Amino acid sequence: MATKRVITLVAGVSAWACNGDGTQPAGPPFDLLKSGGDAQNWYFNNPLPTPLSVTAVDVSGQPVPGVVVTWGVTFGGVSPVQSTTNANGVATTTDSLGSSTVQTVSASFTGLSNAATFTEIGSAPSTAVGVSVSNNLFAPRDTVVQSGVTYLTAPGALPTSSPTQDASGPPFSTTFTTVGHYTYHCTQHPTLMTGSVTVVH
Ligand SMILES: [Cu+2]
Repeated sequence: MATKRVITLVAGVSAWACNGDGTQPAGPPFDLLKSGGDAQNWYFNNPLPTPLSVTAVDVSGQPVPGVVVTWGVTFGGVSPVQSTTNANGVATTTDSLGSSTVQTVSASFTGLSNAATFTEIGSAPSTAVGVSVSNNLFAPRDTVVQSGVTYLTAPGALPTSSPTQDASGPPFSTTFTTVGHYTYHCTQHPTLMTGSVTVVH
């Protein structure tokens, strides 16, 4: 009989805790859950490709809008330093890595006891990248290179920044000076034989 009473009590608590269907307003913020951008590998002194985001939830797990989240870093920087959770309870920031290998970013709000912590890994970008052609594919297909560094491709590549190469020509080299993402393709296989260069600081 005692066992049966305990089960009834647990079921009651569970029904109360599942009050996350949006029909009831959320209670005060209770916790921050990481919802994007953790554990990225990127390059020193560059913004991470994926923004960091957290979801503020109340004690029943329902998202809480309007919570001011403060972001803290040990290396590099975040922009903005504070952001407010939206209608879905989500706040974001962009983290730029410093020059340390392991970097952490914390997210918290006033009254939160345990901040959410993101861990990101930084490394130095390649200072030279070469691409070869094998079986009608560029290898490697996608590359990352530091700006101001020479980038060399095999014959047939057609970088969008300098469309002067054909398949019979000599290897093509260029120096990217502007940070960004560049794609190129083979003039004979323009849809299947493609490559990209991501240029970082
Ligand atoms: Cu080709």
